[in-house]
Amino acid sequence: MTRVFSAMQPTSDSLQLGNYLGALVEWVKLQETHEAIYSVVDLHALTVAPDRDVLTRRTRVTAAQFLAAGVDPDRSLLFVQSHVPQHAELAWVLSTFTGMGEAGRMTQFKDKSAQVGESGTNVGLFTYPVLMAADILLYDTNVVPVGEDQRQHLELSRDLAQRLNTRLGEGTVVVPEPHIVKATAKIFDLQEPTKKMSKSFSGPKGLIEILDDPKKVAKNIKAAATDSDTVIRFDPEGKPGVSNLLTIYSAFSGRAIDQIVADYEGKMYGHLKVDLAEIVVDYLTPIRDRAMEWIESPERLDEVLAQGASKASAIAQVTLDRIYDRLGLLPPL
Ligand code: AQP
Repeated sequence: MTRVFSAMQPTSDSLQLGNYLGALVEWVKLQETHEAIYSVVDLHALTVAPDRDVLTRRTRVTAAQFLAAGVDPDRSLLFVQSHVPQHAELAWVLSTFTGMGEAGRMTQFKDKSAQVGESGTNVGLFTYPVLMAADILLYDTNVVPVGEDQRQHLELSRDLAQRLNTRLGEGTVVVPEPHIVKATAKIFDLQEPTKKMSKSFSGPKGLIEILDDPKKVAKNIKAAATDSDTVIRFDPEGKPGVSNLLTIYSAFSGRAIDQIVADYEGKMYGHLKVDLAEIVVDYLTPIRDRAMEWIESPERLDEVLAQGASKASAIAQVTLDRIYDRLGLLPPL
């Protein structure tokens, strides 16, 4: 059976709608047909220097949202990255295969380091995509469901996999394929609809958060930036705000964008926003309720994560042993 791996960082008290539509929805679907492994990548989150208690809380809250969205621990492995030390070990090896120039070309590093400024930028932010490649390659991953913003990092993972196979021999690692669903690959900030919606970088009014109060979700949708025109039409270049709302509407209602546009012919933006707010709130409410149940039972949650880590670690060690052997690292007695 082909294997799927994907992960998210615990960088916020709630996932945002882009995380859900761009990736998590696919995680849930793919576990039906693939061997699925999903992770809360807390080591990655260290790159933004979170407070101790905040990181611990967000790690559980992120896992709770995966489960609430439908990741089934009886089908999929779910674990916390720092519980499987092989991730950091393989990242070191991969860093010795990565050119400075190719790491420096990563646009997410450029964007994030520009946002935090030179004094806030750290080496971990720079080597982030190398750790991400380790996350993926450790599990002989065939398919990686992610949003558009991760495409370049995925390309680096593929390049590194091919490089390992060339230098250490075919079959050292599996070369992963991205799984990016075009329609929902990039959900935009509600206030700045030419920028992607982001846990850390969107302002409170630009976000739809999975765990947010329904009133705030509705308020943000109703206050979404549109344009001075009045026609409801899908035109991402010319009408990014309205097009983003139509994308979200289509994803949650299951109806084609053309049908939605036809239904709203002659109507105002306000009508579309009021209806969309209701659709999104109705959809998210049960997910939010289930996430709260997991958050209120941390022992149960930690047990799921412990079982996932133990199984993930066993798989990861086989890959790491193979790579260490082919590198010629002297095995311990
Ligand atoms: N706006 C988006 N539209 C579609 N997909 C998105 N993803 C993120 N934003 C959008 C996808 O969600 C997953 C989250 O991965 P991550 O937690 O490692 O961080 P990220 O990609 O950098 O996402 P954020 O929300 O912007 O987090 P922060 O603020 O921590 O950097 C990935 O599959 C991503 O593609």
